[in-house]
Amino acid sequence: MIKIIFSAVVCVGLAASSFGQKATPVPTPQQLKWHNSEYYLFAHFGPNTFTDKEWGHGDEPEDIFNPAELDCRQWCRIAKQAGATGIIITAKHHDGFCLWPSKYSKHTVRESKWKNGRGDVLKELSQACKEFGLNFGVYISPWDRNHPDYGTEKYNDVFVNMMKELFTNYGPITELWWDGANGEGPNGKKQLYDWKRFKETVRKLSPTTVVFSDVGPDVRWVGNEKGIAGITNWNLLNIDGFTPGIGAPPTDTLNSGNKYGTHWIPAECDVSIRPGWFYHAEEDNKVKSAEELFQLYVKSVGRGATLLLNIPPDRRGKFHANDSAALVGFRKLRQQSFKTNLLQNAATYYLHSGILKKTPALSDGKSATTVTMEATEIHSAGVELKENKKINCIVLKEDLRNGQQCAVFKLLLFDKDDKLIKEITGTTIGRKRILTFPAVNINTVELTILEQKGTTKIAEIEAYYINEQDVEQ
Ligand code: FUL
Repeated sequence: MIKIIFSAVVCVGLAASSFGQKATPVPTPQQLKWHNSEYYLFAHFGPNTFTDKEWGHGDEPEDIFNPAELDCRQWCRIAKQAGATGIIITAKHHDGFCLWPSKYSKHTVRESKWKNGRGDVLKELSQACKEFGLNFGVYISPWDRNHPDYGTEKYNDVFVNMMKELFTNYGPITELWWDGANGEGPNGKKQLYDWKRFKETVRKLSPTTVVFSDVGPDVRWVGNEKGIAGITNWNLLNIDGFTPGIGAPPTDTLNSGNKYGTHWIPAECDVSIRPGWFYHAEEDNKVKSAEELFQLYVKSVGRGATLLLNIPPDRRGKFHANDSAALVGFRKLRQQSFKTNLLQNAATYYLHSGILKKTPALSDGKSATTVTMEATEIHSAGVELKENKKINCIVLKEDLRNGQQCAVFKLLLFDKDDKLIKEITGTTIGRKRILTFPAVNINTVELTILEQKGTTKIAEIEAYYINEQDVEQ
């Protein structure tokens, strides 16, 4: 307790005031749900799976698509075992091939010999997701290298009608994915997309769906395909004048967001478990290891974003054994690492109006109970154990219901003899901030907010001792 008062006094004067700041954007209930879905899978699947391409030309014969052993339940079983919360499938990639028998295209599963033209991947996957309790998401590429109407106003109708089919026949769809890649169609023309109408269509048909594109409206691209969010990561973005694709903000802006952004549009980190997005047999031995996936988790989820991890089904229509082994290993690492919060139920304190108060909020494991870090006062809160413990990881959680507020924080780690053992500074916290460092023996973790936009609400301060090999030095 004494330690907290001491360091708080040191920090007087660094406190930032929220007076005069405009109200910050807040997440919608479905965005909050999306934040909590944390990590989910991407499945790139289609003609490219059979032609070994990454970008099909749109002229591939439909018969090439023939996943003789398609088993979407296997995808879901593995997703569950891997602790993922959902699967987003490429219902239509840039080659225009539809994995469902769309009435608005002649380049679909219906025209293929797979199941004599009666197959429907979206039906199988949406049903399997329901059965396994997973979220179902759909990637539908606006760019279409096959459709004869592409490059004309009529294609906007086609795209809207396709989305209507998706929501009507396969919902609920948790997330809809609009890719930003945009080139010419089969007639050499480029498309002028009616983004406003596309958005209105989704809002009308399925208000609970979150829509991803480079610039939202609900979720933004993180600016790279490596699965890495900015060390500073605001859930806010300025979108005026920007569109998905070449009209998007610079990638470094997408990576860190805008501190005073006008809209709540958090980042999603998409990355493939293999070098390519689609399955290529020659990449069977280039699958990321469980340890590499764990690092990506720390740099995405651990920086307040979500992780969208691509597992490309193979030509049989199943996840490859190497990919599922890595996924299961990844789950084990997360489970082992975050099994025991060493600060669980430890004594927690915070300063309010200069008075030291006790609260269980920071170590009770409940995100709904929070400590308000007053904007006009000294902002310290601490968690104190009776004995020293060896830790190498701290997890901070900010309650985002009233917006994202912390801009700069400081952690002081003390041992039982009140000796300062380590100091860590950082910028944003967000939904979850995972900090790893070489192991130390400490009994107190004290958090001070050095700069905040409005009053930061901290839900939890946790500490772990994770596998030394998984700590980046
Ligand atoms: C990119 C696409 O061009 C890739 O093929 C892949 O789908 C990736 C997730 O997004 O923009």
